[in-house]
Amino acid sequence: MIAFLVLIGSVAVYGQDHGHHHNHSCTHVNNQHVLAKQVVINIVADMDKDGDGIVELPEVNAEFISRYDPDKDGKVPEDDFVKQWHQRYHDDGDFVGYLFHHFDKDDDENLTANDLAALAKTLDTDGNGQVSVAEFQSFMINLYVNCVPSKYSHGP
Ligand SMILES: [Ca+2]
Ligand SMILES: [Ca+2]
Ligand SMILES: [Ca+2]
Ligand SMILES: [Ca+2]
Repeated sequence: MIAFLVLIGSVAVYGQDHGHHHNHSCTHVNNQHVLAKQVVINIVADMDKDGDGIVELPEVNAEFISRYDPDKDGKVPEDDFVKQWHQRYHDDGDFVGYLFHHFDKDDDENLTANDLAALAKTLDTDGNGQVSVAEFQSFMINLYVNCVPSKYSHGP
């Protein structure tokens, strides 16, 4: 009986994730209790595919298209992003929505190659034209741990 009620509860929560209204919370919640630092390590491993310590734009573009853009139109809307990111890293949907708005640099509600190129510039803090794993990691840790407010987070 208790298991049945828990199941009903999780279906209700799952349903909310797929509505048109998304909540955003910068507090990291992971549904499998993976710690923020470990999630960031997993993300870095996915992005720096060849493991050379540099997160190259073509690597990130390839990862985005293969994992987040099933219809291959070059656009990743929030729903697709939240669903795939959650499946991959088990972060809670509200938190992934917060990430999405940090990544959507031009605010058109889709992640595209333009956003990734703009992000690469932001992340290259030493300005050497490359995003190192260290630069990438410190950006992600900032989002995951320091709860940088999203431009979309309103209210308390
Ligand atoms: Ca690389
Ligand atoms: Ca798409
Ligand atoms: Ca965009
Ligand atoms: Ca750099």
